[in-house]
Amino acid sequence: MTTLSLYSPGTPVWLDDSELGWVFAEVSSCTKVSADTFTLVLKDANSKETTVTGSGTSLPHLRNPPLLESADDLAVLSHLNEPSILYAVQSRYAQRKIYTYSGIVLLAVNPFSPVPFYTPEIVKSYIGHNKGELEPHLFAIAEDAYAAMLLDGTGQTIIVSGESGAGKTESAKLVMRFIAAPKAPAVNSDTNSFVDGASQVEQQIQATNPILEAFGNAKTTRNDNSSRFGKYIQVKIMQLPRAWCLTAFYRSYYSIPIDKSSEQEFGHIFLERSRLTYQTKTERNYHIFYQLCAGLPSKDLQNLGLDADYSHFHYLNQGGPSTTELSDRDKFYATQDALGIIGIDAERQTSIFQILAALLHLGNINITQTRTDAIIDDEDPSMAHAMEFLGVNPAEFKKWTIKKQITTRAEKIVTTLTAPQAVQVRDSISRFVYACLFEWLVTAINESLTGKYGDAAARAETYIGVLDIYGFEHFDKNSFEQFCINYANERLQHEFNTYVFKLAQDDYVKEKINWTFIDFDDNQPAIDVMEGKLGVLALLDEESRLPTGSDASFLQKLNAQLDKPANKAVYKMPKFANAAFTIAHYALDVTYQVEGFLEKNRDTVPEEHLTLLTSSSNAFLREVLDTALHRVGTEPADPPSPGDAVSKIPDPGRTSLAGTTGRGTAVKKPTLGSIFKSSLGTLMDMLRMTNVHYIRCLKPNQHKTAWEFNPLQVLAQLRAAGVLETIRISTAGYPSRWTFQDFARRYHMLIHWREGPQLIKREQWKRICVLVLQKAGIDKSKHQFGETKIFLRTGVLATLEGLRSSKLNAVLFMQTNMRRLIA
Ligand code: AOV
Ligand code: MG
Repeated sequence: MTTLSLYSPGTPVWLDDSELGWVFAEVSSCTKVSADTFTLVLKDANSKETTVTGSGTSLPHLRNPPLLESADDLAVLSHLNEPSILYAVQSRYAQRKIYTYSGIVLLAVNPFSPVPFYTPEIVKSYIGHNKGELEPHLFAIAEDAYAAMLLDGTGQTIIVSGESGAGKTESAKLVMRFIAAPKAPAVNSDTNSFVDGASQVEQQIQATNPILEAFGNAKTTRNDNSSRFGKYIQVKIMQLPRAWCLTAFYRSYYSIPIDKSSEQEFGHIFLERSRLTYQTKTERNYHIFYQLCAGLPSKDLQNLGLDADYSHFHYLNQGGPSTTELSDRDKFYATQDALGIIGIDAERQTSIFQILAALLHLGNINITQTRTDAIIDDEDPSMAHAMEFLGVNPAEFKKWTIKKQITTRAEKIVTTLTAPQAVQVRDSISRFVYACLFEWLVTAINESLTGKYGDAAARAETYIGVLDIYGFEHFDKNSFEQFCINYANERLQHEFNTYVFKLAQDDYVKEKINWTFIDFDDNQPAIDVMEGKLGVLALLDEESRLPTGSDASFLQKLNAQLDKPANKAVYKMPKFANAAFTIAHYALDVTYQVEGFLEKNRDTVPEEHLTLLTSSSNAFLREVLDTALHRVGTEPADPPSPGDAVSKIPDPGRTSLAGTTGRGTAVKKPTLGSIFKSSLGTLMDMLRMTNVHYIRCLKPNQHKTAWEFNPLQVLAQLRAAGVLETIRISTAGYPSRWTFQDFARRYHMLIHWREGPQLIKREQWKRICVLVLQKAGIDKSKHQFGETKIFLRTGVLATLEGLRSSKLNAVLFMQTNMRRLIA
C-alpha cells in the first residue's frame, strides 16, 4: 500500500501528546513533499489542527478499527504499534478487564481494589479449556501450564514479574490456588484416596502464604505488603501406575521447593536482612513484629517483656509514627492458625515468639561510650531480657559486643570497640538470628508439605513451579539491597529475552526455515557490569575481604574498572551525586549510594558470638541455628577467582551465616553478594530446565489508587518489558516446535487407520507429518518444515489436539458398542 493511500483523508491515527502519550486524531490531508517525505494535516478530537512532516516510521502511528481496539490478545491488532497497544490495555482496564494476552505473555494490570474474578465457579470454568477460549486470565495460564505438563511430561514454570507493587505476589497466590484446586472427579477408589490426601496438602500450601508474608514481607513506600525475599514454589505431580485417565490423578504434593533428589536445595532467594535493624521513614520492619505486639494477649506480652506500643522498640520505630496498622491483630491470628496447619504447635509458636521478643530487646540494649570505648551497663534490662530468651550468658554477650578478638599467627589480641562498632555487632547478631529463623521456617514448611510423599515425591519429574520474587525497585536512596533486587530482575529479564527472542530465532536458523530476524534490546551488557569478572559484585567482594577496605575505595575501584567507553551505555558516574554510581537497567537508570555496601556485603557475626549462640541453653534456638546453618551452608558459593589476591586474607574471627556449619567451624566465608549470585544462578538453571509461561504484572499508578491508569507510567513498563517485540515475535513466529518423530507419534491417528501404523513401522516420520497436516486442513502459512523439526504457528496445536480427542472418543465409543454387541 502506498503512503498516500495509507493516510487517506479520514484515516484514524495517533498524535503525540506529552501528558497522555498519544491522543486520537484523523488525517485531513496528506501531501507528498519529496520522494519519501510527506506532510500530513491532522485534526484531533477538538478539531484542532496539527501539521506533521516526516517519512517512514516517523509518520504518525495508525489506529486500529474500533472492533479490534480492545482485543483480548494484542497479537490480533492489525496495526501493531505502541499507542495501539497502550490504548488496548488502557481501554480494557477502563472496562474493568485487567488481563490481556500479549502473544505468549499475560499482562495483568493491578486493580488496587477487590475484584470478583477468582470465585470457585470461575476457577471451575477455566479447567480443561484452551488459552484462547475464555477471557484472558491467570487461570488460563495455569491451565495451559498444566496441559503442557501432561502433554510433554516436562516441568513447567510460571514466572510472575513486574515492578514493586505491581501485583506479583497476589497473582502468584491465585495461580497456586488454581493449581491446588480440585479439578477432576476421581475415577476409582485408588485415585479417590489420592485426591483426599491432596486436599490436606492444598490447605497446607495455602497456609504457607500468611506465614511467609508475616516473616518475609514488610511495608515499603512502594508496597504495603512488599515481599523482601523471592520464592519458587513447586507443585509436583505424581502419576499413579494403574491409572488410565490422566485428569483423575492431578493432585499430588507441593514443595517450596526442596528438590530432595538434587544436592542443591532451593527454596527462596535471600531475605533482605538489613530491614531487621533499620527502616527508612514510613517503612516498617517485618509484619510479624507488629502482629505480635498487636495480637498477643497482654499476659503473654508481659511474659516476653513486651507491650502493645511498638514505638518503644528501636527496631520498630525508626520508620516513624505513621506505621500502625489496624489489621495487624487479625493478621496475627491468621499467622497463628497457619503455623498450626503446617504442624507448628502452640508450644513451638511460643518458642518462636520468644526469639522475636529477644530480637526486639537486643535492639534496645543501650550502648554508650566513654571517651573511646563502648560500654553496656551490666544491669541493662533489655540485655537481661534478650539473654534470658536467647539462653546466653549476659556477661559473655557483653564482653564480645564491646570487644573484639584478633587472632594473629603468634597470639590472640583483644581490643575494644567504639560504640558505633558495638552497635554494628549487636545488630549483626539480630539480623543473623532472624535470617536463621526464616530459614528454619522455610525448612519446617517444606517438611510439612513433602513429608507425606517423601521419596516418591522427590522422584516426580512433572511439576509446575511458580516464581515470585521482589520486583524492580528504585527509591530516593538506593543501596546494596536494591542493587541485589534489581540484579535479580535484570537476570530474569534476560531469561525472558533469551527464551522469547534468542532461542526461538536460533532454532529457526539452525533448522533453516524462512525467517526474518527480529531485533531486541539485549540487557547482557548491564548484567556483565553487575556480575562479570571485574563487575560490581566481584569488586565489592575484593574490597570486602581487605581488612582496610572501605566504601570509598570500592567506588574508586568501580570507576577505574567500569567507567570506560565500552560500558558507556550501562555504567555511569552520576553528575549530581557523590559516593554513588548509576546503572542503566532494562527498566530504568538507578543510582546506588555506596555507603554501607561493604558492611552489608560482609554481614558477619563475630565467631565468639556464634559460639555463644550455638551453645545456647535454649534448645529451640540451637535447633533453628543448626537447621539454618546446615541449609545455607550447603548452598554453593563462588570459588574465589584466581586473580583475587585478597581472598587469601580472610577476615579473622568473623563469619557470615553462609560461611559456617552447624558445628560452628568456618568452612568458607562467602559474602552475601556472592551467595546471592550463586543462588540466582541455581534458580536460572532450574528455570531453563522447564517450559516457561509468563505473567507480566503492571502497576497502573504510583499511589496505589483503585482503577487509576497513568498511561505514561504503564508505557514505560510495557517498553521495559519488551512487550511490543514479544508480540511481533509471537505473531510472526512459530511457538510450537516438534521433532518429526514426536509429532508423528502423537498425531498419526489422524491419518488413515491402516496407513498410519504402516508408516510408523517404516519410520517415515516426515511423511506422517505432511499427511497429518493435510488431513487436518492446516494451511501452508501456519507451518514450516525445518531439517529435523516441524514448526507451528499459534493455535495449530489446539486444533490438532481437538481433532485427536474426538478421534479417541470415537474409537472408545466404537469399542464399547462392539463389546456390548458381542455380549
Ligand atoms: P508485588 O508482589 O508485585 O510487589 P503485590 O502482589 O504485593 O505486589 O500487590 C500489591 C497490592 O496490590 C496488594 O497488596 C493488593 O492490594 C493489590 N493487588 C494486587 N493484585 C491484585 C488483584 N488481583 N486484585 C486486587 N488487588 C490486587 V513486591 O513484593 O513489593 O515487588 O516486592
Ligand atoms: Mg511481592
